[in-house]
Amino acid sequence: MAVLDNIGYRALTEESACEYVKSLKLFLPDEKMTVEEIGDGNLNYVYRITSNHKSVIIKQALPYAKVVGESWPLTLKRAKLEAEVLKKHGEFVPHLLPAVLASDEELALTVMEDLSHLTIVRDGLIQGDHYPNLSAHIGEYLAKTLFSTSDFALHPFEKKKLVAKFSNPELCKITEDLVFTDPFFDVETNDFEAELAEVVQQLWTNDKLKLEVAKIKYAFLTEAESLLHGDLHTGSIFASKSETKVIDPEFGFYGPIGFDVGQYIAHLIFQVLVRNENDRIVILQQIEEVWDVFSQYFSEAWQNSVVNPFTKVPGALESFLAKVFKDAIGVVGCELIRRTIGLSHVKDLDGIEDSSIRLYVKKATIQLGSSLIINRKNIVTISQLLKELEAYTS
Ligand code: SR1
Ligand code: MG
Repeated sequence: MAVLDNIGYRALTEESACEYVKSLKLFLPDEKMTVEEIGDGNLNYVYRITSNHKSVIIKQALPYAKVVGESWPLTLKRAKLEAEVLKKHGEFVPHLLPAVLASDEELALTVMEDLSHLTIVRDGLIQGDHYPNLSAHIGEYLAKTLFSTSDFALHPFEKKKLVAKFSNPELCKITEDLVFTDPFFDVETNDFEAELAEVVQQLWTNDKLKLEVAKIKYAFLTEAESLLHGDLHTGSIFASKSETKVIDPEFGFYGPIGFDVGQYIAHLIFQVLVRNENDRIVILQQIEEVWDVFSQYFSEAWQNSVVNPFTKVPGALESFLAKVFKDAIGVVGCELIRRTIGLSHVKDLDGIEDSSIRLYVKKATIQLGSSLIINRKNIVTISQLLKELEAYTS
């Protein structure tokens, strides 16, 4: 049963999507327009509306998860929340986000700048494209959005107001279940090849691993550090060689900084594991770069912070960055595992046609994920992470 928490809600059709943007005066009344539904995500419909002089995107939430159907009801409030996260993050990095042209809470939709001249990074990486500025841009995006919405930048009243405003329990519950719980138990919605059953069984009976996952999940549940994107995988990023735009922050909420950092790194690691030796070098460099750029921008902002007197205490910055890094490594481990055996997969792995190679890589993601979760206290630099990856590449 769908959740209809907006009384005036109706799902758009291609025709009503055109009428809607005309009513916003984004197009002229008699302008000839074409429309196509281009959404390939798990949850929403995305319409691209084009005339011969402009184009826009309408993203509309459905009262259920598109990937599963009406049996998985999902709040429509997520559309407004996404528009609000785009606006808030846009205060700090407008050049790295799509412009929001309009949003409509009742219809649960956002009208945005069309980014069709860019490619979804996951698709581009799978076809071997290289985005030289990607990790520098994402490092900047992470540092500026996460620092600027934290207690290191905001008055405590303002920060707590934002924590309340960006409360997102329904979408957080999806992450709590799909990332941090279900893959570690024998749950019906898990999805993996029969040939992986033995490795998965070992995972489910590994109490040492489950204890560590419990700690990482608890941090996700309780640590309201910054306004996160909440779903920063390579399918949530558009790029070209020069430009980068982060989209889809509907899972945004106040959570631990390491979650966003770790998710991005995890999806680069999928590419490390599926590429041959020569082609993986650029991805390893991207992993190194995102952390370097993130910590550089974050450190600069920290030094200029006037809100929190403890930022001037020697060692405070290093200690906080070390915490973020450790949290991120734990998230990388959980994300590698959940995208391999959980409900929601990635094309990087499932698109490998040769089944023996696919299974080989999937065993590697499960084992690497487990090792990162268990050993995260000992992996304290990006070089140590890259060293750890070496053992899983052939
Ligand atoms: C039912 S939603 C499945 C996944 O898609 C989203 O992009 C999130 O990653 C979520 O976990
Ligand atoms: Mg998404």
